[in-house]
Amino acid sequence: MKYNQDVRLVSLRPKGDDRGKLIAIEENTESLPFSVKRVYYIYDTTPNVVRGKHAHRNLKQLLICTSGNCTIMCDDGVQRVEYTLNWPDKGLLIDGLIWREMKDFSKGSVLMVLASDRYDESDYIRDYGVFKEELLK
Ligand code: T46
Repeated sequence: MKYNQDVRLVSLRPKGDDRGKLIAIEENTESLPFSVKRVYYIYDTTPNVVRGKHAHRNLKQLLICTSGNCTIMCDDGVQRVEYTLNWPDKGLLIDGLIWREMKDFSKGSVLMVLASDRYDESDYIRDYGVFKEELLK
């Protein structure tokens, strides 16, 4: 296939002491295997909304629910797997041509995303039929 396709849960190691916890994420490491060009976060989400519903051709992303919880459904064209992000030390790496939907956002949740590229609408596939066609290339 022309594109990468990989989804992986990663554990982020907190540095804890009696003051609380701190997580540091460095680029080009096992938990973040790319250089970060953009950070965005999703918050104040409308109840019961489903976001995403698209795939990316080349973008790599690390998703972390830094507060609250949400569910990420990932579809590689063969199977759909749901991942619950419910703690800041858990990340979901999504690389390439994966259809994704984000849902079940808890009240007050914040989904932070570290991305390998700047925003580029031409990298998006927002039509499921086109996504299936791209998988065959
Ligand atoms: C993804 C999931 C996890 C920008 O102007 N710059 C940006 O960096 C982003 C991400 C979005 N936008 C604009 C484009 C739309 O007008 O913000 C609006 C909402 O974006 P979108 O509908 O694509 O948001 P989601 O939550 O459906 O998807 C986002 C990311 O776009 C996507 O890359 O993988 O989160």
